[in-house]
Amino acid sequence: MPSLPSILQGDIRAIARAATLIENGDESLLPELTTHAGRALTIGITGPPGAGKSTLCDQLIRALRAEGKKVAVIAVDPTSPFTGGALLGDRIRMQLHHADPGVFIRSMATRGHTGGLARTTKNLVTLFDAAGYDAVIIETVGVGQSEIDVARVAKVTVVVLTPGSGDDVQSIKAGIMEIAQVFAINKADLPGAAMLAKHLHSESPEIEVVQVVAQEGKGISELLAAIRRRA
Ligand SMILES: Nc1nc2c(ncn2[C@@H]2O[C@H](COP(=O)(O)OP(=O)(O)OP(=O)(O)O)[C@@H](O)[C@H]2O)c(=O)[nH]1
Ligand SMILES: [Mg+2]
Repeated sequence: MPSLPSILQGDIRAIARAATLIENGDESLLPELTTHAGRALTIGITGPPGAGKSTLCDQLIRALRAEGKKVAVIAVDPTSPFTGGALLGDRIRMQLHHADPGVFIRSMATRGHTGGLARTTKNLVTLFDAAGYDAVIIETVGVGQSEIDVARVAKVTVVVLTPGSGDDVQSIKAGIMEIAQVFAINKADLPGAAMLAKHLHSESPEIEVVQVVAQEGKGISELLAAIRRRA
């Protein structure tokens, strides 16, 4: 059992051991961790497969690190046929941050967590928050109810959409549209981004709409500002 003081001091090995316990359903550390949590900015990133969630996540990490913030990432490994191929790319990109002690990345398989994934994610967020991470980012693919539940764990949920996905917007509306505090229209280098932004803004004026080009790091500071307005 990792000691509470070592977790609170940010000892990476202690945090990793605690994360494993939590993923195995052990909640014995939670009461004490909870008393030390509550400071972190928690950000959910969700959206359809291929929208650019991982690229965006990578850019948010960079932006937060540039401010000197410590960042923890929970990547919910979708183990779906859609996204299986993208995981390798994700790992390679994320590995760039593995050399940085200010970034802690945890991939979590959805398998074996039926019904309990949201709870496990919430507990991991509490762990990282208590351990002194300034921001905790949760990345999920927004296609199923469990992913929606996971996104809800975060204070601010960013739904990533792309131009030209009008049909997708309609089809996913019932699911993930109303959990958003912020819409990130990614791939704004492609045609139709401004129109989609206008459409979303007129339909949901209470939700922040930000255009980004994650691949080029454009619009990231505006996105971070929008996230902070909703935190
Ligand atoms: N044109 C353009 N392409 C982008 C942009 N951001 C990401 N992409 C590309 O979109 C593809 C998917 O990006 P990912 O970040 O893997 O998307 P994802 O949403 O994490 O994908 P899954 O995890 O498979 O759901 C990659 O080929 C990226 O290079 C962008 O701003 N503009
Ligand atoms: Mg991804």
